[in-house]
Amino acid sequence: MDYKRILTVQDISCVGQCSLTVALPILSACGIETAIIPSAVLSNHTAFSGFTFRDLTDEIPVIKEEWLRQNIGFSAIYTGYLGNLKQVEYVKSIMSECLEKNAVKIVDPAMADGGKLYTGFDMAYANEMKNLCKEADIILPNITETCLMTDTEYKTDLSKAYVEELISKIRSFYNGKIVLTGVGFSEDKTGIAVCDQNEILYYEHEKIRGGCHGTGDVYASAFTGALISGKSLFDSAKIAADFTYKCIKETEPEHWYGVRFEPQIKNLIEMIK
Ligand code: PXL
Repeated sequence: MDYKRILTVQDISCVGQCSLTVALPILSACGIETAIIPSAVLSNHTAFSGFTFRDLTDEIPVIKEEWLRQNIGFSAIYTGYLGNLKQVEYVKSIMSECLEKNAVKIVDPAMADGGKLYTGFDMAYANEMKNLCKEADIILPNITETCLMTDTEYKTDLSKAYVEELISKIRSFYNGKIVLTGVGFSEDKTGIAVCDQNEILYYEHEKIRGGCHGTGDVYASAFTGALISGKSLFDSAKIAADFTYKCIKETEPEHWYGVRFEPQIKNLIEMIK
């Protein structure tokens, strides 16, 4: 049977177009049954001037045990922003206990951007994320996250030699597929570097303006939706890049806190047909 049920584990930021409020609509639009574990509930994401945070770490093993009792399993897992080290450990146990044979494991090590860790994270968390990546089939780090996981100096002026160095450093701890995001070789370009085995394929497109919050979550969700819908690794990475580009184009600069992906959902559905 080709029916896929995916599990995504991320926080709910009630306002802010990131994590579950992005992943759930995008994966559903791709026609995929999506189960969730909310890892925390925040009033809004952490780039706002303040936020409330209700940690749900202790719920994760409780939910897992109930699923095991009922024999509920998943054909794919996609993880994004997780709140703390313990959650990363719990996600690893879900990967080993709740997934069907040959389930695809997609990890977006969402923890940093623009050369900096997000508020609340430290290097111990970055190291634990690196360990979670080791368990994955596909990882989707941006340049900052890659630098943190490989102890490399963060640069904004990218060259192919630098990107190849980053990918070869990832290869020292991880053998799966890599979709490196935010890879552009001139000021007005951004894109992706996709590495299945050794070969690196690039896809560049126009960069609309400097960083839009939540872009990584829109990208990872669209990528996952396309991949689980049966597209190849490179096509999924390209569809997600085109979709994210269109979404950012929809987003007025004043809408600083997120990406307006909603008006573009119909185009994503067309792209994955
Ligand atoms: O993946 C972005 C993200 C998700 N969730 C929360 C965040 C952020 C980025 O800052 O704060 C709570």
